[in-house]
Amino acid sequence: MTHRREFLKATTAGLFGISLLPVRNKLRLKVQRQVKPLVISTWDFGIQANAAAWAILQNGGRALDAVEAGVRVPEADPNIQTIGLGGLPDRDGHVTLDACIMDEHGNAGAVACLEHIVHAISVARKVMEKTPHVMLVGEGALQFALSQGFPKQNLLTPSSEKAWKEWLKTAHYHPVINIENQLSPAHHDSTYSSHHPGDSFNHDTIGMLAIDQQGNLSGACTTSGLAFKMHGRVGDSPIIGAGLFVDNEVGAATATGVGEANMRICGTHTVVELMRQGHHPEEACRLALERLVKKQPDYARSIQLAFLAVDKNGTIGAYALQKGFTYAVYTPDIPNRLMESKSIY
Ligand code: SD4
Repeated sequence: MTHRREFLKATTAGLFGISLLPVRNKLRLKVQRQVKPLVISTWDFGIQANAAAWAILQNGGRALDAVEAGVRVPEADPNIQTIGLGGLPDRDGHVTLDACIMDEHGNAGAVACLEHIVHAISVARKVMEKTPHVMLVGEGALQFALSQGFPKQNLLTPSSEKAWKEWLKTAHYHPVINIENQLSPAHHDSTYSSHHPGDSFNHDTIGMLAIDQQGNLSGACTTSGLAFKMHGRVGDSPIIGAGLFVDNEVGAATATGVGEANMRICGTHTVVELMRQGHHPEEACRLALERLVKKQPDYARSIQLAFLAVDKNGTIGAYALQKGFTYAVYTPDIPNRLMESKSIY
C-alpha cells in the first residue's frame, strides 16, 4: 500500500525518480519525487551559508559551486571562532584549518593543518582539480595555496588571541558541547563568564550538502578544528569518509563534533552506506552514532558528535549524541529554516 501511495503522490506531482533499493535482502521499487535544488548545513551559521549557496542553486548552478560559495561565508567571518578567519588557535597560538570537498563524480580534495589562508575550502577544491592528489597538509598545503594565488594573512584575530591567552592561564582541556550556539554574536559577552574558567572552546564546523537542479550532489566541510588542540592535530573534517562523504547514486553526509570519535567509526561513509542499504537518512545517522555508543558508552556520553545527511531524493536526516545540534535547511518548500536534531542522550 505504501508503495502505491508513494507512487500516486509522485505521479500527481509529475516529477519523480525511480530507484531500486535493496531492503532486508529484497529489492523494492521505490518511486519518489526528488526535492531539488536543496542545501543543508550544520549549526546556526548555516542560515547565512545556505543563502549564498542558494543564490547559485536557484540559477541552475552546480552543487559543487554552491557548497564552496556557501561555506566561504563563515570562513570569512571573524566573529565565528571555529572556522577560517578568527578561528581559535591551537595551544601554541597557530590557527590551523582543515577542509574537504567532494563532487558528484566522486572526486575529492582536502587540506589539513593549513595556516595563513582564509578559504581553506577553495584550496581543497584546487587540490581536487589541479593535482593528482586528494590531500595536502601543513607547509606543503600552504606552498600550494600560495602558488595558486591565495593571499597569505594572519588568521588570529585580537579576540581569538585574547581567548587563547586566557586559556593559557590554566590550559585546562575540556571540550565544551555545542559551543557555537553559545559563541553566536548575541551571546558573545556572556560566553566567557558562563564557562568553567579555562575551559576550551571546541565547536563548531560547517558541513554543507547540496543537490542542484540537475539532481547532482556535492558537499563541503571546513573548520579550525578543536580549539587549543596540540599543534599538528588534524580532526575528522578534512577526512573523506569521516567529515564528509558524497555518493551521487545514494546520498551524502557530513559531521560536526569531536573528530577523534568520528574518525574511529568512519562516520559519514558509514552513514552513506547505511542509506545505500535502504535506511532513512535520520536512521542512518542514528545507527552510525550507535556504533560509538556501543563500544565506548562513557566517552560517547561526554562529547558531542552529530551527523547530517541527505539521500539522492532529497530526504533529509540528522542525529546527534547530545541535545542542541542545529542545522539549516533550504529547499523550494522550506525557505532557509533552522531545525534541531534528535539526540541519543
Ligand atoms: C574537529 N570536527 O576538528 C571538528 C570540530 C567540530 O563542531 O566539528 N566541531 O574535530
